[in-house]
Amino acid sequence: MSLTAAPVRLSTQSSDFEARFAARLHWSAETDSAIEQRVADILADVQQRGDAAVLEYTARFDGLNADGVPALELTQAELKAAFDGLPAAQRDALESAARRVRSYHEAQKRASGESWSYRDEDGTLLGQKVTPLDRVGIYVPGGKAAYPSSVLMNAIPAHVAGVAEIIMVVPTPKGEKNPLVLAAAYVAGVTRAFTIGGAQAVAALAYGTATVPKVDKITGPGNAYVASAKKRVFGTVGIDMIAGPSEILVLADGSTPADWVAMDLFSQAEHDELAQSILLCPDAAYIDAVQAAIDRLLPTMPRAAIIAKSLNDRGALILTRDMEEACAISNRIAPEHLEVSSSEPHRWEPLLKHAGAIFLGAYTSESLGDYCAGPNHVLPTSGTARFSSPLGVYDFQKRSSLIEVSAAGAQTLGIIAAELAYGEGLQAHARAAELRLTNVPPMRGAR
Ligand code: HSO
Ligand code: ZN
Repeated sequence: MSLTAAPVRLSTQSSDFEARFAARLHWSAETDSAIEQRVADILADVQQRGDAAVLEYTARFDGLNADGVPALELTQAELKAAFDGLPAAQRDALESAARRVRSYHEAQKRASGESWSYRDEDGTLLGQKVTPLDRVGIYVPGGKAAYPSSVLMNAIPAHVAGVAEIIMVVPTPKGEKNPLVLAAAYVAGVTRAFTIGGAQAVAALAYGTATVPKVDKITGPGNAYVASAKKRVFGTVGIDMIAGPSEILVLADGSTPADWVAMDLFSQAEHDELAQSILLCPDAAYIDAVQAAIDRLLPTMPRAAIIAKSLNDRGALILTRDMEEACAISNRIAPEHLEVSSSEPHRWEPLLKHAGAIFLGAYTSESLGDYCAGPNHVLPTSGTARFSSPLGVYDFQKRSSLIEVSAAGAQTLGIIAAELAYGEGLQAHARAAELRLTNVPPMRGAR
């Protein structure tokens, strides 16, 4: 059976554009109540019974009988052995990628992750102290979606932030370990790693068990069970975000070879049947050329079935009036990945506001960003780039305000604070401020 992939063709000039565009974007993030209930039960069970519950679920869901459950913890020696056992080219690629991701996040920390303070006119010191989280948990999916690159993208910013303990969990269905994932953990400086997954692993990290230490924050992608568990433990621990299926939006002026753009659309479609790939372009002939490239290249792709389903169900090739209109539509979509495949990307970049990551120019394939350009590949999806940011060093830090009021400052601030405190009916607040005034006013608290 020959597969075809025909993303829907839309034109902003046609009268039904808005309706058809909305239908294509429509994304139901509804939660499945059966999953919700099972996850709630697993969380409660792990909270109560700790390791015993984690072992039972691991045996049941990862296809291991209770006796066959391997030691839960992977040793550092095992991680290193996995790295040493890789072909040299893979070792080099992992290390080069890690080096670039580290440099990028170090720059991010210098730019926005350091403590700061100033003194006001009264000599009062005001500032913010930035400290790393003590211990974080990184969820790494097993099986099909086991991405060593995601281990780097989660662990390296944590490391750069100064997190002392990075705890990785990764399910090993049927006991099968992914050597590249273990090697990435070694390269990224993971402190401890456990072969557990699913809601039970999220619970172990959130509540702690005799074996698995309790963490302060859990990051990393996962299936519906993991996403539901992360949402439920939020508040007990921090979480990063709930990532949906991958998305790519290519804004093209027609100057990039059509094959390059077609392959970039494939690159996110191949992740998942629910992934979304969209082309926005003011040149109808170029859109035809991209469709022709899709037709020619699809049969050469090992994951053609996934790509075809994703493009047919969720993909779109949209003809716009001009590049300005294409930019405006891109802002409405707020895609995870936005490629500006144009000969003048810097002309359009100022018009683009909402996107997880913006890739400028024909050479900047989104896939380079997934692995090794340097920026993080954990990005907001499903339009959440309107209000959230890529995973970064800042996700592994927190801030404390710093205040040191000078004697002079106590006079200026004391009068303001006391006034407002009396207004709120809070006498102790007012008098704590007034006690520090040198010219103590008549006891207003007594009036
Ligand atoms: N594009 C994915 C990340 C990834 N790609 C991992 C390849 N490996 C995030 O949307
Ligand atoms: Zn990808």
